[in-house]
Amino acid sequence: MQFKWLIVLAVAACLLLTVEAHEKKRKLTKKVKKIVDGKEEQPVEQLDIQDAIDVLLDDEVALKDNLCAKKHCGAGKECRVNENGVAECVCMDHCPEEKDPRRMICSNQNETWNSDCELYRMRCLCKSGSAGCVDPKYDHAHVEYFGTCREVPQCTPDEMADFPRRMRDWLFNVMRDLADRHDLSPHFLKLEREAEKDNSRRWANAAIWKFCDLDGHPHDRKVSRHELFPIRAPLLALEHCIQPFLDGCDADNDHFITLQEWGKCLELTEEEIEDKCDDVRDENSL
Ligand SMILES: [Ca+2]
Ligand SMILES: [Ca+2]
Repeated sequence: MQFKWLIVLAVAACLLLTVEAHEKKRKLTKKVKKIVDGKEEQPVEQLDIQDAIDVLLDDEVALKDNLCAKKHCGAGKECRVNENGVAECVCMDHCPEEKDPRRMICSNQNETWNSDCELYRMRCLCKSGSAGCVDPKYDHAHVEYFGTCREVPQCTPDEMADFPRRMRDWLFNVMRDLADRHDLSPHFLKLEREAEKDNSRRWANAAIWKFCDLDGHPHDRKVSRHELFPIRAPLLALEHCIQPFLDGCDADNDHFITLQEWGKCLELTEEEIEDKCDDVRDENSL
């Protein structure tokens, strides 16, 4: 009889232990599970790991963005971070689709392109020896002027004789227009105000402003053919004398236009032309 009770007690103890173990297991499972939106259950540990991965991925994207944010790529190129974690400029995969005909350009090879991006992308592909290069001649392609290619009429001697005056007027009008739109730096604005008050300073100040404006990269007190681009490209299709005029400005034919050469070809005297570009830069960098 005593033995029978012992067996009953042993079975009861076993049952108790089993229930306790089951309860422990249930509690443990509850601890590591989380109800999302009241429906789906996902282990807590899994969520934490995924969150950590997301944070790391976000950081990596931010780091790549940051690396590329500091990198300036030329026309037709874009920045990408390579497998070594170095930001580099590569040829663009695609240029934005251009439907606006005003974005069309004429190249120095007298070909019309949908946009300057398309032309510079092709130049990049050819320079890097990529399979996308359709003709090696595009190695040296650049924008000649904005708009579709057209027949540029010859500049007659009479038109050429009148061109410096037209150019001076045009430069002053552009400077005045920028002043009205508050798009001039304080120093350039001072030149513009002086020109408004004193007619004799009108042309010289406009010429000095444009020279300093063009002499940007590098700022070496001379304007290269490349630096002339912002004045040549928009005007070439409209003013057929601009190219011979600019060619004539480089009197000593060294491929650079100095301030003195610029003043002379705009028919200004040496006394009128004063180098004020450093003043402009000092004030702009304040
Ligand atoms: Ca320069
Ligand atoms: Ca020169």
